[in-house]
Amino acid sequence: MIEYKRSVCPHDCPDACGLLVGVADGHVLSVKGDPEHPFTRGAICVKARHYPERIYSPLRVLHPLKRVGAKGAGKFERITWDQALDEIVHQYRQICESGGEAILPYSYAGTMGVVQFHAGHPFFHKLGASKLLRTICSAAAEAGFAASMGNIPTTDIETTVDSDLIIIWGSNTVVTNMHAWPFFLEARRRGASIVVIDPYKNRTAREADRHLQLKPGTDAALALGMMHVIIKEGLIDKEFIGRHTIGFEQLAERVNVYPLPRVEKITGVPAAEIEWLARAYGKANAPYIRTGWGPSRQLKGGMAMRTIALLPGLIGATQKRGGGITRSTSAAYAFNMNSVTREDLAPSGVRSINMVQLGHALTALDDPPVKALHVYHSNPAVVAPDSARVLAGLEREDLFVVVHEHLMTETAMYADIILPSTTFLESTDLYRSYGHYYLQMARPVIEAMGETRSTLAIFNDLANRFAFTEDCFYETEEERIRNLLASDSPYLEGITLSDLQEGRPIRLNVEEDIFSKGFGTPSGKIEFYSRTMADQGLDPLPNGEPSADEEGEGRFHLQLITPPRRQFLNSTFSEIEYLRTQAGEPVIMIHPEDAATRGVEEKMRVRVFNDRGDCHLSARLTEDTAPGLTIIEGLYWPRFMPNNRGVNQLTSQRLTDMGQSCAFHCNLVEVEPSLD
Ligand SMILES: Nc1nc2c(c(=O)[nH]1)N[C@H]1C(S)=C(S)[C@@H](COP(=O)(O)OP(=O)(O)OC[C@H]3O[C@@H](n4cnc5c(=O)[nH]c(N)nc54)[C@H](O)[C@@H]3O)O[C@H]1N2
Ligand SMILES: Nc1nc2c(c(=O)[nH]1)N[C@H]1C(S)=C(S)[C@@H](COP(=O)(O)OP(=O)(O)OC[C@H]3O[C@@H](n4cnc5c(=O)[nH]c(N)nc54)[C@H](O)[C@@H]3O)O[C@H]1N2
Ligand code: SF4
Ligand SMILES: [Mo]
Repeated sequence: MIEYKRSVCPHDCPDACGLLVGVADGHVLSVKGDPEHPFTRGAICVKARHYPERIYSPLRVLHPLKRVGAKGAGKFERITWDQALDEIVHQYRQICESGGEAILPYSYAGTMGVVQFHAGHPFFHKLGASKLLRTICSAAAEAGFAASMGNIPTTDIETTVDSDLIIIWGSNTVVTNMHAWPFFLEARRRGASIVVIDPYKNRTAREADRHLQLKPGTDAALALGMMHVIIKEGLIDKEFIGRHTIGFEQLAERVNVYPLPRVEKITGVPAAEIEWLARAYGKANAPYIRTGWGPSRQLKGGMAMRTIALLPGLIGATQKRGGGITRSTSAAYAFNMNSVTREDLAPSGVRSINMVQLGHALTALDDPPVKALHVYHSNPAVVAPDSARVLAGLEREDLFVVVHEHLMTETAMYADIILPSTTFLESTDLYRSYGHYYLQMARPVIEAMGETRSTLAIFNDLANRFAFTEDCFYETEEERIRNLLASDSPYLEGITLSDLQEGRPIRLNVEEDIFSKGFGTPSGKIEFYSRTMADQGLDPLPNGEPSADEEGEGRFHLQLITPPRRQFLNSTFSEIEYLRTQAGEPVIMIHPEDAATRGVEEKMRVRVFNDRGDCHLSARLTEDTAPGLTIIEGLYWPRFMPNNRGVNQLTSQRLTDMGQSCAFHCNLVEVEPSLD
């Protein structure tokens, strides 16, 4: 008898799908979508459908392990939990004698569950460890958007069925936010057009009505060009501007610097197309913008996002049902976060290390040098930029590395101690989404496999060994969830632990007119002019100077974009053979003209390189990309790449203009036929 149990997909994906997990005899047989979830409505992606292959993978780690071979060689022996935890405590005590800052926790969104995600925070704060700035994904987008509209919840994608113009700006929606797409299709059925703004013809662009193929890093110029037309042709909403924005006069002056011929030159988009889009946007009844993360993964990514986020302010799009803009919905999940992060336990003035610059942190002898790295919910050997530096750090004989994992990942291979971890199917958590407004709790659907433990259980065990006395180190998952709900946010009003324990998705108290409370900026208005930015020494007005990688003294001529692939989620699922086969061998998309000048032919093995490193892939010659631009979709584990080197060999640790994030899509490379 198969029993179907409710759960939630924990992965770092905006959709946070409702799941039904088929279980028989304590064994997971299948994972399918929950038709009762109002946003995801029974559909799930190919990745999650293969989840049983992940939990029963031959690479699954089921017992604590201790390294016995060389660093990275992947030789381990089984030890007990007591031995593993005692060893960690022994090492950390020794390091702490000369200061806890030499310990660096490194975690990200392997699970989006709010409890497990933050489970290590109180422990490391209490230890006096360095703080980690978790900037690898959305920090630039968030900072840029916040400068214009504030850090507030944005348009509910479910309302976009009433839009008559949908602009997908730097997102491969059908791949990375697939449950938004049916709402956009419904809008199209009712008459809307779908426009994609992206440097290459991704799957979403292929499905759209129109594709504006801009040069990467030129979004701010494109948006300013649109503003120029909208203002010049009087398509603005004067009343809205007067009541809900500040700085219009300065903006109107600034857009004069961006006449269409100049914008065409910067962006590569023909002036006529920019004019068409500006008019369509200015005249639509309820124009809507879905921003992806693409524009923000550029050196000037914060400014790009800030500028895009000003467009609705010119025409009052946020007031129109079906219109508006969605960046993220996460601000509505306004929990009592200090109850799980316990920032108050951190010593004052403790240093912070940016996760984008892990390679630097592990190899530079900053004071104090990092002596221990504690990794959980992340796979930095694959996902962090500048892999050569990251791996050089992980190879250090004097670095003590702890990794909590499900699987023997590339990072786990470098561990001194591996702690076997439960998956979301074996633990309890509360799941928010950054693409919709449904909160959901999930409980274990099977017993913990082998000797696996949840992240919270592991940190509680460690805290006990250190004899930490604060209550937070003795809480269960459910107690933490109860504390999270003790928030005075109107969005969470009336939602109780017992409602959540039923396991169904619960809608937050968000109004249909999400912007009715005003904007989250200091002025409460959309800020064409930002005093905050001026105070930070940044241009207070939108600025269309392009992002460009100028490294390499002109030796590297191709820009590289490394966006997600349908079959993987960041580096997760790369281990599943079925998905790897479906994904095919790792390829670099290159324009036929660029291939011809380099002697590269279709399916040829090529070496892609710059001063940081190289990797080998198969060439795919295609006009879906533009001359001068190459694309590598997906973070395959290096062991599944020719030559054992991954794409992040090529990316740099440089930080974005705002939010200190990573410019993953702003790197120059060269391509040559491989000699191997
Ligand atoms: N299947 C799948 N789904 C995923 C993920 C995954 O790995 N696989 N990852 C998840 C995570 S962690 C995140 S953060 C989201 C990411 O979701 P996305 O919004 O897809 O983010 P990106 O990968 O940054 O970029 C998407 C698009 O931006 C384009 N782009 C790059 N540079 C620029 C630019 O300068 N301007 C413009 N306009 N576009 C540009 C790229 O070509 C790409 O088509 O997806 C989540 N969903
Ligand atoms: N070149 C390039 N690099 C990128 C990106 C890109 O577009 N291009 N995208 C970037 C982005 S947007 C992001 S968000 C980061 C993501 O980077 P990461 O957050 O590192 O994401 P994953 O690669 O999914 O790795 C998560 C790991 O956590 C483990 N895990 C999952 N759940 C649990 C759990 O409950 N317990 C434990 N112990 N472990 C768990 C998984 O097994 C997996 O190995 O990558 C970034 N790197
Ligand atoms: S990865 Fe995204 S689309 Fe796939 S099941 Fe999880 S939340 Fe849904
Ligand atoms: Mo991300």
